[in-house]
Amino acid sequence: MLGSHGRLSVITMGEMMVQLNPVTTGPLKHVNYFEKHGAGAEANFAVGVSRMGFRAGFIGRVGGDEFGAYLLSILKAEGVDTSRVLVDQEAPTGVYFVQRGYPVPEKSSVLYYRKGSAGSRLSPEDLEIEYIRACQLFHITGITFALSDSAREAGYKAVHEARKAGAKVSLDTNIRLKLWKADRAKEVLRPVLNMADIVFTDPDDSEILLNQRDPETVITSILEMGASTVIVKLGEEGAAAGTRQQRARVQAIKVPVEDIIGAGDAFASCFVANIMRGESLQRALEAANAAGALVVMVRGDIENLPTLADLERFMESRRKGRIVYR
Ligand code: KDG
Repeated sequence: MLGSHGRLSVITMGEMMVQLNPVTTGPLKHVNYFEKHGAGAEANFAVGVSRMGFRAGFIGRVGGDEFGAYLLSILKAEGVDTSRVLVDQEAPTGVYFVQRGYPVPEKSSVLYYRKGSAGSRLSPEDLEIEYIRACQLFHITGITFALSDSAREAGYKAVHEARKAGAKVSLDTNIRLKLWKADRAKEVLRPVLNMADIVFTDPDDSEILLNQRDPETVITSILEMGASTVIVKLGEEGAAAGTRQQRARVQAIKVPVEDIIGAGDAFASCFVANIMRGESLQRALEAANAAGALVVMVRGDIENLPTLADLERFMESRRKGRIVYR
């Protein structure tokens, strides 16, 4: 079991952004009111593990603007170490809009305004090697590798250094086809896949990376590449996980869906936190699944990330049959 005290247990690196989420569903051209939230896959993950009781740090850049100050204030309030978040005076904080429930009910899509953003200017020079070397687990997603040449190089460097220092590397493949083409994602992410200990993916990403969709085949292939734990998120079908010794499976939890964005980060952060607490593969998968369900019930990626106590209450209510939808 990895410890949860002392120095930072978990470090993540990526682009934190402002999410503008409509109060109403429907096409963005007809939406009038938006809510502001802090989001971004790796930042969500840092907040997720922090709520679960682990010391987390986030590496990235925000703009020297009001939105940058807003994002920093969120991380600080959540107890995430921001000492390696650079405030870039030359570029704005990235922003994205969410379109909810249209044209497909309960689904969301995103519209990015992040080209040339502060976060995308992340570079290998931003990394303080000693900082990365001191963590027990380094988490990154495919998004960071898609942001820019310098962000990609920073990603490779961080993963190398974390591994060299004996930290576990956790990768969520998170291929965003609005940021790059499938072939390029495959070329850039395959080497990272070879270096990761814990890999989160889904059938769409695994098809791009491995030409495989079947969860059991994907788990076996990624384990053969050197990972110790592989998790395949299956959306409405739940999730599957595997190590060399065991397999685990969960069904999706039916809850009222407000916005599905951020569920994957809730899932990944909760899974990792539970593995770090020494929980079994099956228990970690069930907890992750529950955290994902909690996050889809509200707008925003961070707000419903559970503490251990709240997660337990949610799971207990389910066991007692108090949460039943459809
Ligand atoms: O996982 C949720 C993220 O996708 C969202 O917050 C925005 O980081 C983001 C991205 O680049 O899509």
